[in-house]
Amino acid sequence: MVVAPARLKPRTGPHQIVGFRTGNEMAAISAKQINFHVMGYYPITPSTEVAELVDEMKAAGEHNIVMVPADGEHSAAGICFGAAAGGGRVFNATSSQGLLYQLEELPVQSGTRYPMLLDLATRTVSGPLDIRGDHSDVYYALNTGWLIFMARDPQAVYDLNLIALRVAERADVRLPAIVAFDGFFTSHQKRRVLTFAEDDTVREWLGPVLEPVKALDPRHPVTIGPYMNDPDLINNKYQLERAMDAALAAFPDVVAEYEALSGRCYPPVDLYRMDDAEVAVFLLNSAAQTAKDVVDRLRAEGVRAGVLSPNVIRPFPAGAIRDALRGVRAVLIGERSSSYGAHGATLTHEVKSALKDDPENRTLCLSRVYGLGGRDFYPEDAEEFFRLTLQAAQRDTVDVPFDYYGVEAGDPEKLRPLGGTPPLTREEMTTGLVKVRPRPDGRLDVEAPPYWELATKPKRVAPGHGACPGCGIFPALDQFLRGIEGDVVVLYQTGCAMVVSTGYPYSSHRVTYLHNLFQNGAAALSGLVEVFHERVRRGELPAGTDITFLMVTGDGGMDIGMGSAIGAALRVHGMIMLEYDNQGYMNTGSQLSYSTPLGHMTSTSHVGPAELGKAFHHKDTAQIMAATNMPYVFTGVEGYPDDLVAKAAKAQWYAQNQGTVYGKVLITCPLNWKTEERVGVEIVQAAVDSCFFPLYEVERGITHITYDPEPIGRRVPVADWLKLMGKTKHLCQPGTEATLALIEDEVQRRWLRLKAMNDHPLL
Ligand SMILES: Cc1ncc(C[n+]2csc(CCOP(=O)(O)OP(=O)(O)O)c2C)c(N)n1
Ligand code: SF4
Ligand SMILES: [Mg+2]
Repeated sequence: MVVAPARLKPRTGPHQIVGFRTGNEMAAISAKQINFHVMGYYPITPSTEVAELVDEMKAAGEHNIVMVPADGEHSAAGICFGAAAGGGRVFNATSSQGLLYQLEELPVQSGTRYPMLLDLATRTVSGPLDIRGDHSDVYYALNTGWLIFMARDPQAVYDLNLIALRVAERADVRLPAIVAFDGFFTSHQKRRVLTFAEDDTVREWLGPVLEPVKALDPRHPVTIGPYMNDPDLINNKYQLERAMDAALAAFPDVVAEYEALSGRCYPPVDLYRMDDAEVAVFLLNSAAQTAKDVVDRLRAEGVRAGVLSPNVIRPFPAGAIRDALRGVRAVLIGERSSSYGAHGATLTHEVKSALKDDPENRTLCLSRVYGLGGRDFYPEDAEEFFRLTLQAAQRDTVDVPFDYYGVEAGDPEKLRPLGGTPPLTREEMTTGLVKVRPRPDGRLDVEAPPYWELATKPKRVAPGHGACPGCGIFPALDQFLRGIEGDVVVLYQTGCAMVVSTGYPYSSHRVTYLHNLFQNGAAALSGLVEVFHERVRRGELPAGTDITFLMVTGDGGMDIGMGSAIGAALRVHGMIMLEYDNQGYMNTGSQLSYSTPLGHMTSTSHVGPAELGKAFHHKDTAQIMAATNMPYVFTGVEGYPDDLVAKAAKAQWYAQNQGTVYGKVLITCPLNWKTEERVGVEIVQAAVDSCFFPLYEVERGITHITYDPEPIGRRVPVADWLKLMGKTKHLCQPGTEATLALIEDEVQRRWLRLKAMNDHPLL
């Protein structure tokens, strides 16, 4: 390629250092240099690393950003709004579902005119779930009133973060800004980059934070976000529209200032060899870089080709695009998103409408949706795009104005059942080995054979899933399912258990399996339960059909999905919710969850001079769920199979006869607990014997401890458990006594309370 996307060598100006970094790293470095007041965040691939790196730098004492791990993106965006309303400089990073889950908050932020910065590592929107990169998420933000900048490489992520904030905070703009870069292509690929050597250079460039109408001045009380009907609301939106205009007008000046400072220039539209271009492609972000290489090749063959790629899409630089296409005979607008049924994705229509405003313009437009789900875009693909434009230019007509590019005919082979393990029969699964009987005192008696006898029952999850060696999820799940008779339908919330057991076209599940969004499994399963009973009642399903409905969730799923789970319990749907607690968000790379205990090290609760692991105590999910007054709540671990089987049998009976059941099962995660695979059972045993994770049940409101280590002399200090894991070893070192004491006190406080509840049926 002849011309670099942005000049990397500053001629003058402050000292810059050369690095080799990813887009996520550049996002984190810019955040650290800006020294935001607050970062409210929630992890989601591929943007998670941004918060992880900012937290790592925090632990090392490199900045003062207050890191607030939210319970979901909706809350993360709420945290950001509140912090911005307090006059803070605020940062967030997300992707895909994370953006959609907070979408509702975005117009609130822009409608109240509080600037902030949101970095978006773009990713395909579910469903089906796909973690790779396209632009379907950022397209949802187009109508939210946020400024949207497009960063095509890691350098642009850094630069546009600084530019975006300057534009966003201008007194005549005051709008929040998204900087969007391609998930994985940019978020994870390293490039040669420059960053300012001194943080002060960045802070001086931004200047002091804009003093907005803020919520922290009691002498000047203000009402933020009043109820507003017509005729005022339209005025509010009109002002927002004017702010967009102001941002577009200010952009060239801000960019010119930044060029003087850094040597790198970001005009509203990046034009590559467009001066005399006859054919062109319009592409966003990394794909545009690929197309530039192809332009050089075509130019060598005498084809006057060019690429245009906007650095900003909100406000949409219609004028610059119109000017750039003035002499172009055909342009192909390629988009990594669709607007189903609209005969072209959104920017296709915006480009077309920009051209329509020029009566002289004769450019032919082709629109192609490409690269969905992270499908790669190679030089050959750019070549094909140019071939289509050349064909249109030669014929002076467009044969197929809109189409998908890169769609393949399905493989008929895949339509045939793949074989593997056959479906389970009801007879196989109805063994009569486990019996449940109600007792006169209202509790249940369970009669079960020794655990080894239950081994004759086929497994409901087939071998061959992709869990890490030593992972406790499936052994624990298998033990639990052995206590359940008959047919089971499972719903998995997003998490390791889901990710490692399905991958189109394969599945490890021998029973019917359903996946819904990370946070909404309980709601979906309650719908399924209700339609099941109604269809049986209407005679649409055979009388006597019986199914046990089981939701499997991680501990993280019970942070973001807590509302949905509590809702299902309060509505008393007959189903079991089973949480496997591995004390963190493990499939996204071990970030803290609210079930992560105090002081534990995760990738968002680092250990360093300025931070000692997670800053607050673990969530007592079982007690929260018990407070819904559901008929049965229990805890369990893999190391006590008889206990877990008995609890499973009770869970099934209560789900079928009385309502919702909740179970929390502690399982080992050797990968992220940093332990050897073979010591998993020893660790959960120590968690139980230290009374960190007591085994108990709350049956129709009455608490019973089902295993008490104290009378049998097995109680061990909490440190005996913590020293077994790499993630907590630091808590057993000199200098961390205070944190260890806090953990011990909290464990003891909760244990004594549980014992009191065990001893007093009215508690
Ligand atoms: C709205 C939304 N936010 C974030 C994510 C990303 N995400 C998927 S699974 C997961 C963590 C799951 O943690 P947990 O439930 O504890 O299961 P584990 O991975 O530990 O098995 C996260 C953060 C998502 N899919 N959707
Ligand atoms: S990361 Fe942990 S929980 Fe996930 S599959 Fe691996 S061991 Fe199991
Ligand atoms: Mg987890």
